[in-house]
Amino acid sequence: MHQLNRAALGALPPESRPRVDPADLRTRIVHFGIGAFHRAHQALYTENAAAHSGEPWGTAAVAPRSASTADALRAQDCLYSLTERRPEGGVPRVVGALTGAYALGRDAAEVDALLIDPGTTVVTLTVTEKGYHRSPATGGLDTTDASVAADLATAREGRATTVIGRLACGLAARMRSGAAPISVVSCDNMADNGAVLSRVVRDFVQASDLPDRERILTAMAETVAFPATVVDRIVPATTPDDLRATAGALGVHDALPVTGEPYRQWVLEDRFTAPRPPWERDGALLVPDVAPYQLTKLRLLNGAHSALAHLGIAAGRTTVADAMADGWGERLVKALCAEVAPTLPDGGPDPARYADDLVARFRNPAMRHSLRQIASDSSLKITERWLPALRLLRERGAATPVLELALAGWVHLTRDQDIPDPARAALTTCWQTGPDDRAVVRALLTTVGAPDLADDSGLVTAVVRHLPALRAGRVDL
Ligand code: CS2
Repeated sequence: MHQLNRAALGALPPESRPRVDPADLRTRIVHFGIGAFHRAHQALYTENAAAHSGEPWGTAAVAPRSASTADALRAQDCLYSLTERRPEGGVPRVVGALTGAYALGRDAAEVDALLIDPGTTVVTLTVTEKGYHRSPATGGLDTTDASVAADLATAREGRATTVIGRLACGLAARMRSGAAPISVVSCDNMADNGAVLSRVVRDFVQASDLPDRERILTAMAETVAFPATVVDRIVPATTPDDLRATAGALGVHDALPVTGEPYRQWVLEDRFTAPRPPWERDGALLVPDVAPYQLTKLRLLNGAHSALAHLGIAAGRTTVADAMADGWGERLVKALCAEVAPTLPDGGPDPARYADDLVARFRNPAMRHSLRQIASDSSLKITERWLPALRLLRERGAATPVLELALAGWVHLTRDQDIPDPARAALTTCWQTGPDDRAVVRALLTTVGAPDLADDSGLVTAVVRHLPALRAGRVDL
């Protein structure tokens, strides 16, 4: 079977061809994080925006760690296919949005050149929570992190290996060479993600050995915008079955297909300092304040996902749809949304309707979204999804039974060494605190930057009370 590439496009069924001719596009966006989510979300909005407007917006995607995805993309002229998983089936369509694929370390010179190029006016990122290297105590850049410290010490030589280091050094070089305005857009699931990104980039410049750092920070304040955004689309990791099904439907081999639910949404804070694709032509919302949308999505969708993941794994389930098929799954989603809704600011979607939509999205039988994928990196996810709402509710004296159960699910799963987590070693150490579950729960909460919740003895008691049932594989809701 031939491989997907530009030469193969003409033979594809018309509904599977890109909406743009990739040869017409120019690189105007640099994206860090080449994973399935970007390919199923922002890349699609950009391709559609280019198709609607005739403007040649192309994206150069940068893989933060391994070069293999970048190389696999290059081998197929940066083309890949997306299949929308509808209960009645889905047809893969090739997306032509990408104009280049690079590996951060190996292709540093090319990435820097793109960041300096005045023709590049947008940078986007999907690097997950851990890509920001935040200190749990301050929320700013964790300068004690080994990879960050190494980048800081070599910033002058331009050898950064972290995304934040590379971005900060690239922006610094851009400021020195005329400071053409640019917007840098975090597309990761964090509250106030624009401010978070701005802070860690500025912290990097400030703590670096760059001799002109004060001048760079001043120029950045004038010309670099960090709009906040909310991205939404459920995109399970690609499986060998997806590869086979895509090849069967396209008649060519695509090494990097992605699948996603039909639903997608993108809400962006309307404060760009430089030209951007007209994403609103493809349904994106440009609003003055994304916070109501962001907190609704984080606390309801992502919060429910994490709760389903931890409790579902305890109950022996594999996917979100499996957990939803259990009696407690739907009850959990609705009860969590109802518990957390009073913490949401006005101006966002209606929480009850949002919860109903979530139930339908999570039940989609065409999706196989692994609970273990969602449970990965939870020490960083729950601090965005559960803990701020939990704090607010407990401060108000409100009952928090669903968040307590979810937290017990997390505590239970922190023993599982096979779930990836940047805090894995610290979490494991918490279990050596002793046979006393209360002490373990307190240590775990402290590790994720919540010593205040560790001191809440009512909360700790409630969490501990759920552990025996979870150990027996039962979710009591
Ligand atoms: C999920 C998200 O893996 C996870 O943690 O909760 O990736 C979720 O599917 C997306 O944010 C949906 O927009």
